[in-house]
Amino acid sequence: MNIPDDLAEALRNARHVAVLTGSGISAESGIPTFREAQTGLWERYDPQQLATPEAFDRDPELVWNWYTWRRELVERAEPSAGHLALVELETLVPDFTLITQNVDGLHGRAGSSRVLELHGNITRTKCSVEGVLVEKYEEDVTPPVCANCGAPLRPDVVWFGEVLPAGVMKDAASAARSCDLFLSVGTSSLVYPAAGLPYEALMHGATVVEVNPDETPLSAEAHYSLRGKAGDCLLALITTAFPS
Ligand code: BV8
Repeated sequence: MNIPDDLAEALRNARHVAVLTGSGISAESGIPTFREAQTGLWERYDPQQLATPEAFDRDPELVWNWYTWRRELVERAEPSAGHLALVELETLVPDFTLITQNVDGLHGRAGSSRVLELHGNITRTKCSVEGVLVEKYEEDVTPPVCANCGAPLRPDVVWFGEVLPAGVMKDAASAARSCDLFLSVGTSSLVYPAAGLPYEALMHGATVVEVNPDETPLSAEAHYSLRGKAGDCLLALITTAFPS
């Protein structure tokens, strides 16, 4: 992977680096990306249709079982080279903000100290009515119910049509506006408001870099597009910018 000299210099001189990751960075951990065909039992379902309050209201058992399957995938997965490269990058730049659309918690497990989880975290469960997190629950019924009010429990993730956690999105937007280099890694750049963050960075004069084997709507606007896997590209970028 050839890293342009001026990109390496921009990273070396960056005061504040912001990174937005999508499911592509977890693909190398063996977790299917959000839009690629699902496997087995789930291949006939469209994630975009399942990750909605309407689907949960219509068939809470199906949606709960889908998240149980995904949670088990996540529990068996290990952070990828891309996750670990971002842990290293955080130590090499003065100010670093990691923003993720992923709900798999792998950045935290890799060792990233502060992760802005825009869409929640699949390993957390909450009451679907009270919104309170629930650590322990009986799985005698599917989905389990809240011991306090009897409502079905649900994963603590943001579904389509639901608003993002206000504080997290505010911090992410502020980082996009104040960073001088923005990396968009492993995302199809389709889902808003997350997908709007690199454009915020562009509007505020940051250098924007896309890391993705494929083109996305961001490609035409980004200053650089590294066409490859997150692990390979991030490692090449860091070792070129910060030769040990
Ligand atoms: C909102 C959590 C305000 C759940 C997710 C109509 C009604 C309501 C809302 C809307 C509407 N029309 C539009 C909207 C807004 C909507 C939206 O943006 N829709 C899109 C599809 C048009 N957004 C919302 O609803 C958001 N809320 O706007 O609230 C509101 C409220 C009411 C009414 C209006 C507005 C909430 C969005 C959050 C949804 N939840 N996840 C769960 O996971 O189950 S989003 C889900 O898709 C993922 O979490 C991820 O964040 C997101 C994007 O997926 P990606 O991560 O990009 O993954 P994808 O598979 O798409 O791409 C992977 C990429 O990786 C590919 O490009 C591939 O090439 C690349 N890749 C593959 N391998 C590698 C790699 N890259 C690097 N290395 C590799 N090895």
